[in-house]
Amino acid sequence: MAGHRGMVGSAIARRLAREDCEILTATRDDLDLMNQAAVRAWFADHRPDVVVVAAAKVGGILANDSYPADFLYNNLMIEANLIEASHRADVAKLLFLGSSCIYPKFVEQPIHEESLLTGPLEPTNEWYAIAKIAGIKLCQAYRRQYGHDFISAMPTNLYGPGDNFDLNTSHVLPALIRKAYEAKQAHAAAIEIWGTGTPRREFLHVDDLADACVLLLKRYSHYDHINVGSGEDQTILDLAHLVCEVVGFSGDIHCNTDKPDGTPRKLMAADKLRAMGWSPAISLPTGIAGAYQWFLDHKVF
Ligand code: GFB
Repeated sequence: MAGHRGMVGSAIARRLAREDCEILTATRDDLDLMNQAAVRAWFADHRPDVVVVAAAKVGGILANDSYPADFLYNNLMIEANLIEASHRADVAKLLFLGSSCIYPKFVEQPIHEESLLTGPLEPTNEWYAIAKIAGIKLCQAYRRQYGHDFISAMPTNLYGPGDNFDLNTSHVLPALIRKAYEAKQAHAAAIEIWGTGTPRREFLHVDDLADACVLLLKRYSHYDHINVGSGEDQTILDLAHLVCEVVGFSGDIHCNTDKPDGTPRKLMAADKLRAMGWSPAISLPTGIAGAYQWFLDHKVF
């Protein structure tokens, strides 16, 4: 399990704890995933049967736009080292996790897997997207050349326990939770959201993603990547209203149009995964309430 300290990796580790398996992990201090020799040596020592690539440099729209070199280079290094080391160690199954931002900015909705590489990417996150597309291609190349069972799943926007609540680097949902909470504490008149509030986003609770990952590890064995989405999206302004309701902030919501909107919409078609029997169990209001409780319990601000 690579990335077990992150929101996604820790959710998958929690879910895998219910399966008959031993979970191998390494902390960042023990193993630098950007160091090829160290990654190869770790794989030679530990000989994992299955690898989940949930390690990545991630962040929201502003972080992606501000640190293009880090988002491209770090993610390329991490995934290339893990996938190549898995090949050398003859790993039986590898699951690589990407993101819905791999698809073109203006693409037919809902987005099917076949839309990959059919048009230009959203500029704010093209660096991350290119790295994630390279990860899909690495899995496909190692499958084609060496016959390895390396698969890729592309989740929609995720949220849940263990999220990043730093306003400069976070995704929108944790940012809104924090903004609404702080405004409520300060008896402020309004919160500010970035952009026009009109972009639409689809959200999936990370525990639902973890269920999908375990299903895919057991039953999916294909060259093509597969989408993981809830099937529902809403505008950022509607999301902000929902978060304010959960948190109990009843002030105004102001849109700061100096900040970017990013891609207008990225609703995934997850028909392939649903045909395998998966569907999300956690509704958005329930999931936001849980994420807010996690935020309060962990005082991560
Ligand atoms: O979640 P987010 O940062 O990422 O932003 P993306 C989603 C939308 O929410 C954008 C708006 O239209 C933002 O402008 N937004 C409103 C805010 N208020 C805020 C705020 O306070 N903080 C943030 N962060 N956004 C990322 C990509 O895109 O999504 C990554 O950059 C990755 O590559 C990830 O794919 C899942 O959905 O726009």
